[in-house]
Amino acid sequence: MVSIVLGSQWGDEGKGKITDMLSQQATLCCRAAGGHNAGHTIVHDNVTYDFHILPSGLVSPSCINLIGAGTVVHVPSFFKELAQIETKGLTSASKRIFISDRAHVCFDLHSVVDGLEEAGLGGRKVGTTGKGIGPCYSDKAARRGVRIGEILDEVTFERKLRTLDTSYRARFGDISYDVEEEIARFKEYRTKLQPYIVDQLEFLQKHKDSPNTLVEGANALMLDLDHGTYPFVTSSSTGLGGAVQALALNPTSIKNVIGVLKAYTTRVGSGPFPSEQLNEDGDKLQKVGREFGVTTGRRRRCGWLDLVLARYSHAINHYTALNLTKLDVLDDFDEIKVGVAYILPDGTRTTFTFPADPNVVEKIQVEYATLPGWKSNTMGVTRYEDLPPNARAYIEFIEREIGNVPVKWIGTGPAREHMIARE
Ligand code: 2SA
Ligand code: GDP
Ligand code: MG
Repeated sequence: MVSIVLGSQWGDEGKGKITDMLSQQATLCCRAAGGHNAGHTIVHDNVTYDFHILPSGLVSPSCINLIGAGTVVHVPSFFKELAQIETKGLTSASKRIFISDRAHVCFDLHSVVDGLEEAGLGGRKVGTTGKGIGPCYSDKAARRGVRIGEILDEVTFERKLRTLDTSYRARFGDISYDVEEEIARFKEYRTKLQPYIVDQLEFLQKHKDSPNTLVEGANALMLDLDHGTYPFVTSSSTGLGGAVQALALNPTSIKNVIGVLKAYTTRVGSGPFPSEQLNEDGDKLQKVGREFGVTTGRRRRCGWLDLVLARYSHAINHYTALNLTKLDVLDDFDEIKVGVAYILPDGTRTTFTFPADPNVVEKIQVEYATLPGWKSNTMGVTRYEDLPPNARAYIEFIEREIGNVPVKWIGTGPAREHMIARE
């Protein structure tokens, strides 16, 4: 049985937290897309873990973890993160983590190029994390990328990396990057990395009787290369399709597709954001929700929950259940607004479609429903009946408006136990 956890908005909905919670019952937890641009914060037993390239299933001691084909791996970050979580007490982590030989290597070179490409965009910057994700996936698509398995073949590896360096120098001129330094670093990683590298198919076959496999989505649907707010997206397939493709999942084995939906909306980086609140409400959401990037520390842009976006996301990812997160962040609002429809620049009203053109999305007027706040503390509530009536009304309104998908879990705080599970 496979369960897939996916971000339904622009990321940072709290995928790490529910992945951690569900991985207690999972035998296998896999990352399918993205790299160390992602940031998943997990709070368990008063310890805060920040995961980037590692799957969040590592917090559960009996869960085996895979960084699947479809991801891009910055090897120094992999080792650094592993060392950090081991120091925090996850001492068996290095024995429970494996990487597909088909994942791509994200080099320091890619990060340098990321910066140069962003600089070249002037006022149309994507606002990337600067981790080299776009250039790495570009090299993959152009068939010149280096895969994790190739690290083990010193001659091929060095030839390919030098060729990448040469081609980027042909494009950008003198770049501040030393290819020989990066090559030298990999001499050490080569032996260190070997035990972690697997043939994914063989690995998954070996675990085929694994009763519960969990896939941890990284980034989110609105950052998906095809379905997101292109070009203000990341460079991977962050939705259901990306997970199926990267891990060669049998679609009939997928039991749960869990959409993680923040009770309001955030976005980090540039690009259109129809329900953004550049006012006191947005500032309050940012402050109370402590909305800062886990990877870059950037302040996240904030706005009200957007149900047009949520319906669009559901139509693409086919969620079987939702995890509404950070409900507690709304505790102190007199009124809460929810986007229910868009008025497009040509006057058309839509409740469902999300326009492809970012210039059109920029001009959308959002129609809001206003719901009364509950003005009481929900932090740490674990039973649905214990929520204030207005909080329940808010959740039931969301359920009704999105239609045909239940809100099965509700996050009421950052810790693993701060969660309501509804029957
Ligand atoms: P990139 O670096 O090429 O993937 O950037 C392209 C866009 O994707 C956005 N992006 C993210 N959005 C939300 N959260 C992400 N992870 C970190 C976090 C972000 C951080 O968990 O907080 O620390 O800033 C993430 N990663 C990529 C990015 O902002 C660009 O809009
Ligand atoms: P992810 O990228 O989707 O895994 O999300 P992030 O970890 O980047 O951002 C979510 C942030 O909200 C983290 O700091 C979590 O610890 C925190 N968080 C998750 N769920 C809740 C919740 O229900 N309430 C509160 N207050 N914080 C939460
Ligand atoms: Mg995040």
